[in-house]
Amino acid sequence: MDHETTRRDFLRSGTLATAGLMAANSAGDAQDAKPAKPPQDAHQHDHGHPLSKDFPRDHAGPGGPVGSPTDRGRLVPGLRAATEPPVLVETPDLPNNLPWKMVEGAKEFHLHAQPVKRELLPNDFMNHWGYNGSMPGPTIQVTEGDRVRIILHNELAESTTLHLHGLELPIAMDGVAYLAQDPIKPGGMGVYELTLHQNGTFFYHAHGAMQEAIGMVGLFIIHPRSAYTPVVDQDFALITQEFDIPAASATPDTTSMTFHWLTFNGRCGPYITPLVVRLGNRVRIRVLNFSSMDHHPIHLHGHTFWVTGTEGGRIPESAWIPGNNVLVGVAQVREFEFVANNPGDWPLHCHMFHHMMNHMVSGVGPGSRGLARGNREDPRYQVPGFPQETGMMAMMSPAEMAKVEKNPRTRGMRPHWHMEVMGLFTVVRVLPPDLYDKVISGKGEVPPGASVPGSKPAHDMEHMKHMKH
Ligand SMILES: [Cu+2]
Repeated sequence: MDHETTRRDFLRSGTLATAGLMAANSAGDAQDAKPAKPPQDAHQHDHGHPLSKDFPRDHAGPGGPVGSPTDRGRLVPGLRAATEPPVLVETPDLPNNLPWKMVEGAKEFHLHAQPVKRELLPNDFMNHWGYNGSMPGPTIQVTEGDRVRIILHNELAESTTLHLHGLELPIAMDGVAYLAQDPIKPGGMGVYELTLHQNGTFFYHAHGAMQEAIGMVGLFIIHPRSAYTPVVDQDFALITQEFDIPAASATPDTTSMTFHWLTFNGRCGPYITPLVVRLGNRVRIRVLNFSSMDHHPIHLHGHTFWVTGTEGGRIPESAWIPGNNVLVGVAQVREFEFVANNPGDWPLHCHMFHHMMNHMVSGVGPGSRGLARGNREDPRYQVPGFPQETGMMAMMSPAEMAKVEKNPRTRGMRPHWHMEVMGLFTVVRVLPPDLYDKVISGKGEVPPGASVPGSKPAHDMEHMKHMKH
């Protein structure tokens, strides 16, 4: 079926079905999107895998010698049965599984390119462009071998196209304006249809540079027909982006080459929903760098992982590399896996110091957005140039902090945990089963600090100092 036939057939037969889907899709507001559904709970049995006894699942500890299957957990499988299909990928703070309908033998998806407001930090609603009310757009999850049709509705004020990044597709489906197709005009529609023979972490994006820079991207995950071994129990994906949003504005300056808003899945730390992991699970994390100009060395605390995939798909086992830090270049994907055997709330962050801060600004004048956050209602901020005197002003108001703390996925973290979580910085929470169940379900008592066993309040340290004398 060629492109034009598809388009005609779609126009003739699909209009009513499409109208329903459009309504369903545009109703999804990314800001209110619930965290991705937790993985199935039925799988928590150790299937007696021979490697399980040689690698600790509930505390940090050595595995076998270098090169052995249990070396830093290399081939230690998850607790899920190897015969189960690949687990759904969780994309915190984004709609993680765009619905589709089977139409004429293809999974049909509808993407609406449109302006989107995105709350990068509490009360910082910024003007972006994205898809289906979300920036980044909703995650699409499909399976190798699928026939897929994506219908792009252009609700922007200018032309756009949709590029499916990394796919070995027919040139007419590549989504580059003029080179491969006519631009899709405002109010127009484009149809992209292909059969998938690859698997891995791919993504869709507009192919105009500035449209990409203002947010037009989303994940396109292609699952293999059967899960890779060793199986993972939980699978997450994060997109990094960077923006320059002048303090007197709420709209990114896409021509700028300096960036001070660094995001995972469209939010800055500490507003990013933590990755909640069950102790003992094998976990995969996929990181796509969709920043304009910067690479990001992504670092995980408390664990050693193996880099098992790139934007090109799975890496053969013999070429996996161990680490706790992986450099993700622009438009690259790195997938890494580890056995989450060390309980606690562990940072997962870019290690570039300027990327571990939020909107670095001058303390005075119009650059002082951050310092003014607690004082939005103060009429003096209407005076151009105010403030010119610096002083102690809250970075986040109590109401804004409450917005961070009320996320149910943060229950049991230490008080003030968010004070050092900023920018391209989230938390991997490795929780023992009963605590994991409470945090995921939102039920049951969870005292503050429950997820950081053995941590001491600072005054205890003072006490110890005195004891030395
Ligand atoms: Cu970075």
